[in-house]
Amino acid sequence: MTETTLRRHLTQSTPDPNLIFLLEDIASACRAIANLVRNGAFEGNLGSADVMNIQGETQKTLDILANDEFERICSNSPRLAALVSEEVEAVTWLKEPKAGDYLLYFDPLDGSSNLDVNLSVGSIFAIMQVQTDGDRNVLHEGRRQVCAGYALYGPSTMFVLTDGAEVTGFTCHNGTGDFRLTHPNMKVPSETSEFAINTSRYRYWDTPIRRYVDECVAGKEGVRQRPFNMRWTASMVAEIHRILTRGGVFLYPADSKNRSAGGKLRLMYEANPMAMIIQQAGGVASTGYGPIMDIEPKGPHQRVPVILGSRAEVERLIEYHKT
Ligand code: AHM
Ligand code: MG
Repeated sequence: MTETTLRRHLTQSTPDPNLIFLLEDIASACRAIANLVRNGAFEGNLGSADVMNIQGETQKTLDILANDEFERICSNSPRLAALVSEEVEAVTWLKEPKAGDYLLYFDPLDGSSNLDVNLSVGSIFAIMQVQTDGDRNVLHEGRRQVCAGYALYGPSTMFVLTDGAEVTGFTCHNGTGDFRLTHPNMKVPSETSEFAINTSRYRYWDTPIRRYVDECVAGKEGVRQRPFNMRWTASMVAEIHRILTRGGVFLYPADSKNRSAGGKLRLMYEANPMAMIIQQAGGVASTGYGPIMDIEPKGPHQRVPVILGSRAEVERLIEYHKT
């Protein structure tokens, strides 16, 4: 059987060679980050770098190294105009923007609190395009994403990508280092009995979120009349990958503790790309009050409430937000 590598897939599915170069560069950065993560303990890279990022969070050494890999490898892409990274406050301009150039938004290492305990982490990215020569605005709504994806550094390293048509999953072969097509046309099952939320924040939640979780927890004896399961990995990438594989709903809502910041997760390089992936796979992505990808960003590091996953559950949550 002929293996379909990421390169072969991109050659067949992506008309613009410059977008292929960029996606291959992103995949190379993710492969390099997978090695950094795997060898972190040998190289003294686990633990904190004792530096605050612009989110006011203490950066891990690997957060910084992962950001360096994205910058080092992707900066060579001929039509990449700018980088927007979770770890860098300002937009990094690589060239004078021309119509058709690409803008890359990324979280180089998502879920980095999992590093010290050897659990899954990932990288997330989104790509948009400059529409007119000289336009230095990078604050576009998620509908304008041309591609989005993530790498999952778990028991195996995976690269999952959507170009606005299908969602396709590749697994890194441990011998050759190739990303090989293993998960064609990924779909989120529409019905599910699994939810993911950090329940330690229960006391801060708004009524619609409490109602939804209370009803799930009530199981067979409650209004849902069936048992629900709960998972929380503290890595959005791992969470979304599970939902793409067996369904479920992921929630990081705004609550009374984080509302002044807008929520927890960042719009441009966490919520928007995951929203695009989930919607292309048949799921729904909402703040509870409207589609995530309709939000007009006010800043590159803006935070938003996030509810995404199986259609029936997210639609139920949207209904609960109307009352
Ligand atoms: P990070 O990008 O700083 O790692 O933060 C994002 C992560 C998500 O992966 C995850 O869903 C969430 O933060 C976990 O938050 P909590 O610490 O409340 O469990
Ligand atoms: Mg993150």
